[in-house]
Amino acid sequence: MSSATPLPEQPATAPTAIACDIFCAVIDNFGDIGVCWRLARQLASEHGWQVRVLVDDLHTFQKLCPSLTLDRARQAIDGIIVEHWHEPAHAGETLEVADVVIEAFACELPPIYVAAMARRERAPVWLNLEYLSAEDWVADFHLRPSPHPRYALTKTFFFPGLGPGTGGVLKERHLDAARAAFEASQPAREAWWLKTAGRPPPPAAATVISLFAYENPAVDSLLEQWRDSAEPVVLLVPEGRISGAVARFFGLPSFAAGAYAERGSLSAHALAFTGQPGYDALQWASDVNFVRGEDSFVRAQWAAKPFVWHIYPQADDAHLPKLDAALAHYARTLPADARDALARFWHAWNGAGQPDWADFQRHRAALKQRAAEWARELAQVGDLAGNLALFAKSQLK
Ligand code: TRH
Repeated sequence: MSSATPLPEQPATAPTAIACDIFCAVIDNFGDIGVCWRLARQLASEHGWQVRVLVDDLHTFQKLCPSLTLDRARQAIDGIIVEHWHEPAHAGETLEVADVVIEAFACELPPIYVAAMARRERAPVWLNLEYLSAEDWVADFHLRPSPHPRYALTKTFFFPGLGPGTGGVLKERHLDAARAAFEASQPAREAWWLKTAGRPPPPAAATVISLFAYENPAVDSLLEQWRDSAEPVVLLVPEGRISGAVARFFGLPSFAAGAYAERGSLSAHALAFTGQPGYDALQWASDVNFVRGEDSFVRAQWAAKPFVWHIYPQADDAHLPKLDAALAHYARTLPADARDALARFWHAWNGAGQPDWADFQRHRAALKQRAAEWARELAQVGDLAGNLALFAKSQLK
């Protein structure tokens, strides 16, 4: 559980701990702060760094970190300092430059902070954490330095990725053990269902699906297919952008947390948006996860269950090569028919064609096996926080 602490309490890190500032501008949705917060927690808890997160949108942040207080300029959560950043000029409550400065997703650092970086006796390690892409070029650009045009400072581009030579993706050290414990414990799963959906786990014949997605016209057809399916389908929908379509399907005015509806073989629960650990449990409790954006997409890979990705749409369909690049990794060793079915389904879910649930279901066993294999393969690239910490330390020597 996270807990907010009123300052002046300082994090319980050694005085010699590496200090790190993470600047995060929330562009939209939850991925920007979702990634930054996960990284911050890992750097603090697994590497003993003294971390400060400067974020411009506390409301969005609070959704995935409920212990955050909205009206505080500065607070400590789980030993991490969180400051409300009023970009672009504000440079934190105190102008203090850290050893490692992470500019998330090319959000611009305040000019006075950059000037202070240049004045610092020892220049900080300055990293621009990029968005995740599975494309091949990422490995070539990962860790490329970019000298500042005016100051004696170098910014290094840190690229997450799914393949060797990239920065990898975030994975906490305890994650696999926590998932295994959840999956092995009937009482833990029962307690989760009672708490989350207000009823015991569904029978084994049911397919449990978590649905986290942007608005998506393909959902209407999919809801019909689930309604008409031979086996029960239990849908778990965190409140959000797809909820309106689910409500319309059931003829309800809304599908807000706590709502429940049934039609044919389909039963659906609307869930409250939880903190990040709660979202992992949702994926572990499901048989198939529909995910989106960046961080939930990564969590689905660690959940080691078949999943369907609603990629963040970009202008001129720039996202489609990224979708195919991810498929090329994830589906690499699948038998050709299962690989084609998966690609058809992912494409349909991203606007090209109609999703065919029976076609996807037919390959569930192969997809499940591949999901577990892929999680092991991906782990070989190493955890992003660990890779980043290693690089930063090599520069601080
Ligand atoms: O919310 P997203 O779509 O976020 C983004 C943003 O659009 C961002 O601008 C874009 O650049 C990026 O995607 C690629 O999807 P994402 O990345 O999956 O982030 C969701 C976060 O919310 C993730 O950290 C998981 C978390 N979450 C919870 O903590 N609780 C929940 O109940 C749910 C459903 C999600």
